Amino acid sequence: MLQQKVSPKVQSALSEGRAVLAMESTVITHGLPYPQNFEILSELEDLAEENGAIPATICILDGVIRIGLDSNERNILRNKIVEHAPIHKIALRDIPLSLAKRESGGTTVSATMALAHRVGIKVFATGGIGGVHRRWQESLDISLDIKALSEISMIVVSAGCKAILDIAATLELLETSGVSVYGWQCDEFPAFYSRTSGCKITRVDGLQTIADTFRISREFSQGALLIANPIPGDFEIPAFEIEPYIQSGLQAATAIHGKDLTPFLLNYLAEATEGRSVKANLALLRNNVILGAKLAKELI
Ligand code: PSU
Ligand code: MN
Repeated sequence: MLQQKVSPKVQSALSEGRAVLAMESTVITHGLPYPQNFEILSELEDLAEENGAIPATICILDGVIRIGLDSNERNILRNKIVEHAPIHKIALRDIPLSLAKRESGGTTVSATMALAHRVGIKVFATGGIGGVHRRWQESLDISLDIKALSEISMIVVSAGCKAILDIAATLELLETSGVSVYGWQCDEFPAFYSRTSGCKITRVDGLQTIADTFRISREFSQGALLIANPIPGDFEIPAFEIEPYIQSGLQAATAIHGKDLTPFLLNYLAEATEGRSVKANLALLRNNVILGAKLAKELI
C-alpha cells in the first residue's frame, strides 16, 4: 500500500555505503518564491555532490514517497507549482493521509527526517527548523519538528530556527527534549537571517568532533544532533533590521493559524524586504548543504 521510490543514484550510494545528504522540500514548495525555489534546488543538489555527498531531496508526488529526484520528477513538481495544482505542506503526522489520498507536497523537517531515517540516511540539511512560536502561551503553536528531533536519529544542519519564532523558548524545549544543540564555529544560536540571537550555545569546531559525538551519542539517545550553522556574513540581515518587519508581519498574521503561519510570514518578509530575505534564505541553504555534505562524508 505504501509506495516509495528511491532514485537509482541514492539507492546505489546507500547500498555501497557512500555519503548521502537528505534535503527537505517544504522550503521549495512553501518557503521560497518561484522560480528561485527551483533554481536553488538544482544548485543545492550540485553543491552536495561537489562536497562529497549524493543529494536525496525528499518529497511526496501523487501518493509516492520520493527519495532523490531526477530531472523528470523535478519537472513534475515544477509543473504542479506553475499550474497551481494542490501542493501540500506535509509534516510527519500528515504523511499517511497524503499517501492514502495520493496527494503531492513538500515534506517539512519532521516528515523529511522520518522518511530519510527509513532508508538509513544519517545527515540532513535544511534552512531553519520549526520551533516554538511567539505568543505560544496563547496559541500553544509548537512545531512537530521539535518532537521529530527528539525521536529520530540524525545529524540535522540548520541556520538556527526561524527568526519569526520565540528562539529562547525553542532552545529551552530542545533541551527538555534531549536534543543536543551545537554551534558550528559559533557561540550563539543563529537566528536564521542573523548570525546571532543573544542565546548562548556550545561551540564545535571540527567535522570529526561532530561525527564522533554523534556516534557516541547513539549509546544515550535516539534523537537528533542539531548543528546550528550561521548564515554567511555577507548575506546576514541583522536582527535590528529584520525585527521590525517580523513585528509587522505578525500583526498582519493575526487571522492566520497553524501550518499556514510560517509560509505567510516568509512571504510577508520577502515582500517587505524587497527580496533581501529571499537572498539570505538562499545563502544559508547553500551554506548548510555544504556543511551537511561534509558531515555526511565524515560520518562514513
Ligand atoms: N524555515 C524556512 N522555510 C520553511 C520552513 C522552515 O525558512 O519553509 C519549513 C520547514 O519545512 C519546517 C516547517 O519544517 O517550515 C515548519 O513549519 P511549522 O512551523 O508549521 O511546523
Ligand atoms: Mn505549528
